[in-house]
Amino acid sequence: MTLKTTGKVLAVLSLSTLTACMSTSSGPYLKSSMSEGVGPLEVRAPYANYVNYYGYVDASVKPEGKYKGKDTYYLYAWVPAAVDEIGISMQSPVESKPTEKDFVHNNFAPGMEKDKAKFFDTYIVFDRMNIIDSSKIAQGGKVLQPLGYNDDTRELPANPSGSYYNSLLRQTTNLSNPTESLVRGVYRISFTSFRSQVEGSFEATIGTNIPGVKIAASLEELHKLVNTGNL
Ligand SMILES: [Ca+2]
Repeated sequence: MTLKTTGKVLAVLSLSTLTACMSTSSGPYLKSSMSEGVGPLEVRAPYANYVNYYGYVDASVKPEGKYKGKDTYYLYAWVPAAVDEIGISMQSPVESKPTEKDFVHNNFAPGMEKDKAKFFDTYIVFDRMNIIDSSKIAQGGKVLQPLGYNDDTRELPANPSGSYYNSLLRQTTNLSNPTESLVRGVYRISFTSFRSQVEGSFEATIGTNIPGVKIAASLEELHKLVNTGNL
């Protein structure tokens, strides 16, 4: 009887330890291509660092380009050192409130999160630009290589209509191919939608294993963030 009870207590203890471990390893939806844990507990490992950008697109935000004929908007990221991998996700509408360390567009206001009426089906494209000198960000540049794109992922929550239309991609460096190596420099995230108009709140997240990545909606803003520390 005593032994049985002890057994039960142990089972409950190990279950709660397991639950604790699993909740610790959740965190951001965007995970790296590396895995942690063993066997059935194996899960994708998080990145060491995350940066978030909160924005809201309405008629006052003009598209900056076209991607396959669709109006497209840009975000720019400064990556201050070579990285092994970059993960990018975008979801709409925004789920949570921005914190102090997040980058927030002027159009984004508290209360826009979880808006069931205004959101869009995200599609992201990730390009490397030819800007590697941080002092020359404001001078502009051009896209050097397209690195990847994604339309839909099941790794992010479904949108309010229940569809898994949010986007996530992971790009790993290839040191033997200079065009695919993730060097220090400026990268561009283009976003558009192929199933709807781009209207509503969005949250873009970049995960890397280095600190100091910054995101802005223009190269001028990125220049200020990187070179003066504020906008
Ligand atoms: Ca999508």
